[in-house]
Amino acid sequence: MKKLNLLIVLIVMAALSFSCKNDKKEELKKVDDKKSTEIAITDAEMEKGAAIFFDRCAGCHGSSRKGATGPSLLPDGDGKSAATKALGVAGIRAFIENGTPAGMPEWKGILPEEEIELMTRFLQVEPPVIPPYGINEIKKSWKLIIPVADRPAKPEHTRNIKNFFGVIMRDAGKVAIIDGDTKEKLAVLKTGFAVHILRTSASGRYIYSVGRDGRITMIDTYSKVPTIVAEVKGGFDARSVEVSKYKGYEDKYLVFGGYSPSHIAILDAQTLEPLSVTETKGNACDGDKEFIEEARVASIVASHTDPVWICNVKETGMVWIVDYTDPKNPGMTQIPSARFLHDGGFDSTGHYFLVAANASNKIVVIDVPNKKLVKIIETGIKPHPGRGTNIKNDLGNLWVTSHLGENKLSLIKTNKGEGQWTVVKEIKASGNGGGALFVKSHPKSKHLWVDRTLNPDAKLNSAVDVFDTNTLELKKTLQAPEGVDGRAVHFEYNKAGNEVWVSYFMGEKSAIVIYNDKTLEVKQIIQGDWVQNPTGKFNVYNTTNDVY
Ligand code: DHE
Repeated sequence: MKKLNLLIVLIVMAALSFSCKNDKKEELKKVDDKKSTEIAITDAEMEKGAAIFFDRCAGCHGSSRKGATGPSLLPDGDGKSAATKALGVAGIRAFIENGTPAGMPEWKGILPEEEIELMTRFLQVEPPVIPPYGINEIKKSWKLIIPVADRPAKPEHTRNIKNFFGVIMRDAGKVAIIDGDTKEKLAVLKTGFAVHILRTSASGRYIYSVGRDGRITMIDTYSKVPTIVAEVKGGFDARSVEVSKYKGYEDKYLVFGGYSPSHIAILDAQTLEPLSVTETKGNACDGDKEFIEEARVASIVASHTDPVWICNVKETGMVWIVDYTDPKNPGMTQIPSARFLHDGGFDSTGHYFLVAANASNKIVVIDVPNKKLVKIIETGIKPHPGRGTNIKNDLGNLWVTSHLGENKLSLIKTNKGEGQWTVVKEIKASGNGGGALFVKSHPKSKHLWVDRTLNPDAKLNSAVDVFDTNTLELKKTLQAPEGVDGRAVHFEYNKAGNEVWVSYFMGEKSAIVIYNDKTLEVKQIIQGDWVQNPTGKFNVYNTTNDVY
């Protein structure tokens, strides 16, 4: 599987011309480290190193290796982080193999030895130059596969589209569409490399995916079998996409958030024709207002109360409220908040948006209609909520985040009254350590689910914890069922709010396990050769209406 991944990455990288053209002039690139040891790297190794870096490292160290949540990795340093040439082969190897207490994972045992060895050299030479990619390049990549006029005017089937699930098969570069009523697989569609998230159009008709290769794929659920109707590449690297949801703008526009290049692209949501691109580089929100070139767009949500998207620019810590009423000249309001904005979601009213500034250990609260910062709340080490989840009990209406860096769930009161916008309760999952990525509940449920995907203990990362939302006591730890292995990740409820779907990936026996939310018994296990490392799952109704 790892080899397959690498192959896919290499193909993608070749297509991106991600390699440094200047380097190609020489067959061998020679670099001297401080100890004057000569290091040689071939063009082929540069390409392979770039592919490994893009797949494994760019998420934290930035596509241009200039640093992001992780430090920069430049041969001569950048004044803040060590020069990789000074670290030398042994120093770089020590970091790769052992990780760091700051959160870098240990790659020994995950990356094969020859890849570790290659990275110790690759990281000592100048990074490959990232070619420009703006609206013209996006336009060139645009493929309208089925024009609007040739699509069905109404569904060609009688299935309940609102209970369809889009499920990401990350390593296969595919998205499966599953009928949530019958649990039948309706289609497994080739999308992009390592699809990250899915979003549904405001009508629920279309499902859009975005991959780490920046490709957006548009799937029509009205056709007899769900079908890809358009594709476009919004950038080289991305994590998010969202649609216009405000009344009168349903299914009209789509926004793409670029990690590389760092930009916001607006597209026609019916065809994926690009309409405008706005770069997000700019001054950081705090301190000396450092100018940041690689200011990546992390989470994006669409307001239901206004014609705006909330786009979170990670490195600058600026929350951009993007008014899409004139999509070729979008209105942009930037709200300074806290650095390293990552993932977040709405409170139960949809009026406030809460986002993790993960490496700052904070949650930022934004009043969306009034385009204002409400509060910055210290929670714990590396909050990671996904979109978070909303529960209600005697303490009030609570929005919940898990943490990557410690074993803690923070419950923030969102309704008016004493304690609003403070952590009114903290609870612990089972065992020790962090590693939680996602939490989930449902307005009709009395359960709060949490995973521990990145905890190093296999017993914890393969299990999920379920809490009672009233007592906040841990009710049950659910181990991977017989015949299923790997790490448990991400939850999604069905439309009725009585089933929870959990993915198992990174093991030998991938699966989607469906639990009865009331009894916490396994209801069904979806497996098969098409179920390959499933990650995110998105129910059409819940995603369209932000039910979480
Ligand atoms: Fe994610 C959401 C970025 C690693 C699975 N991930 C997000 C979002 C961002 C993000 C910005 C919010 C999107 C939104 O709501 O608009 N994720 C990143 C990274 O930069 C990071 C740390 C490293 C990387 O290189 O990608 C990363 N993410 C992972 C994983 O390792 C996961 C578990 C599997 C994978 O795809 O590689 C993973 N991320 C997810 C999922 C969501 C997500 C399933 C959607 C959660 C939701 O319910 O909305």
